Amino acid sequence: MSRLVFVLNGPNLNLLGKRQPHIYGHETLADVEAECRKVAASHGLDIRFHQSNREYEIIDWIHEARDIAAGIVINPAAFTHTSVAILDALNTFEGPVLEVHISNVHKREAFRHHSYVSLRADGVIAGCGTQGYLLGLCRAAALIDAKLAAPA
Ligand code: DHK
Repeated sequence: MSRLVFVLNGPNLNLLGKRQPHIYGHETLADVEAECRKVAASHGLDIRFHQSNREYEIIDWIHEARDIAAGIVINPAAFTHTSVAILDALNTFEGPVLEVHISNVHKREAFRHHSYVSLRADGVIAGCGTQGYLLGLCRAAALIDAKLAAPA
């Protein structure tokens, strides 16, 4: 079984570091990717790291993950609260799915309190800043390891 994890990022996260830093922090997405690569390597995971402002591209990456990846860490950003299509795509994926939000969405506007993706996610991390991605990767590694160790 592969030890590849897709780390997927939704709309506006390309502006991380510049966009509302009081909410999302000063780190850029490139900084997050570099940290993810270090943590993934320490768990023996490979990662593919992607960001898109287009819903269909995220869906296409989830479809690609079905064939080659053992897990998905996803920050769907605003699509969290709107996208049945991303939920449907995640429901076709068999490995662990970890949902990450940089901010604590539950402390924010009511429309951010509902997540379609949570109906599929095996775990949800919110409000831990960009460290949430690293926590998501650690959890993905543990779930992948448990699956590999389970008797067939
Ligand atoms: C990022 C966004 O862009 C928002 O639309 C979500 C999420 C929250 C985050 O905290 O990472 O509501």
